[in-house]
Amino acid sequence: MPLYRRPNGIDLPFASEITPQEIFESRRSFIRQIAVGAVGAGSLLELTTGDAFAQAGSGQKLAAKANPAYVVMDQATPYKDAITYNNFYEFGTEKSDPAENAGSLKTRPWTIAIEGEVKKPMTLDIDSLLKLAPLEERIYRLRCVEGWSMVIPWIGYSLSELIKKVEPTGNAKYVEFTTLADNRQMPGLRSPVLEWPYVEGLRMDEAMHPLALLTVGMYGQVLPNQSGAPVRMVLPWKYGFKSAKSIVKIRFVKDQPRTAWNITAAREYGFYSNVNPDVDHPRWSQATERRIGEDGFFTKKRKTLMFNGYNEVAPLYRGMDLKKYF
Ligand SMILES: Nc1nc2c(c(=O)[nH]1)N[C@H]1C(S)=C(S)[C@@H](COP(=O)(O)O)O[C@H]1N2
Ligand SMILES: [Mo]
Repeated sequence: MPLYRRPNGIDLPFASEITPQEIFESRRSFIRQIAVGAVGAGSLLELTTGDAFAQAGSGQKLAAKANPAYVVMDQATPYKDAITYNNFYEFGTEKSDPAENAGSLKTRPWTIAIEGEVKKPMTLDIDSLLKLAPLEERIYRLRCVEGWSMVIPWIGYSLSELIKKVEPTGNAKYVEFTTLADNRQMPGLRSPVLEWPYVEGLRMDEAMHPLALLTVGMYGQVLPNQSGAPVRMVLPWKYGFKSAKSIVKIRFVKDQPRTAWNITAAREYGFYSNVNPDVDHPRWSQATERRIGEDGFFTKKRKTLMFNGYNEVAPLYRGMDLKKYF
């Protein structure tokens, strides 16, 4: 029972249209499905579903006005899929780990430091951040480098709104995002799978592009912990790992930042990481993708689109060899 069904992309709902009842219904059907699929799993089963919905359930409603400029034709991913199939390595490397383990993340109080090459550095608490610009609902595709994708109604505003407030200096050529790394809250940090904290970055013009969404909610609620609460980036034309979750610092810098996945495997994960069906990952093709929520044995894979279909970003990369700057 998907919460959002918009085959034509024209009927634009407001976030407030999602009622607690629908969330409740979705929870019930999810538990039913799990129960059918995992008879006998007993207490483990209870833990899993309980935790996943503890995050989601604690999420208060968040009002936002749908922005008709940012809508895709594709049907949105069912909410239950979006919050139980996640990459958030700070909580473990299995897709189900974030939903199971992110309950320990404390998202209030939370501050985000904006610093570096700016005239007005500032430290904002999450409430000030929420009020910095009008919240919009935007429905974006998000394509993971692993070959799956989702369509999610996010809530936030363009990162450019925040950037304008801090007034970057002429030396600000890149933006670096640092995310929380706290051993007490994040069991995944025990694993050396990545260098912690998880750091990501953008070139300044990419960061200023209106598509770059500073994100605080999804499906009409504040972000569930496993989805990157209380604040994350969403960069729909780039592979998902560029969209850093649970950000604590945004730093404006002169030189290209070192980024988590690039440090780990530079040959596989470039700094740009724009979605590009013509540039394969060294170990797999990037030509097609599996849409989470619609996968079944007979479901055909979807063709991956250049820039994930967001052609308006093409001018940012004019003249660049995208095979070299992958
Ligand atoms: N801090 C942090 N941010 C992260 C990750 C992570 O492991 N840690 N994983 C990334 C990857 S690989 C993807 S595909 C997206 C997944 O976002 P989602 O769970 O909302 O779909 O988050 C990205 N942001
Ligand atoms: Mo990803």
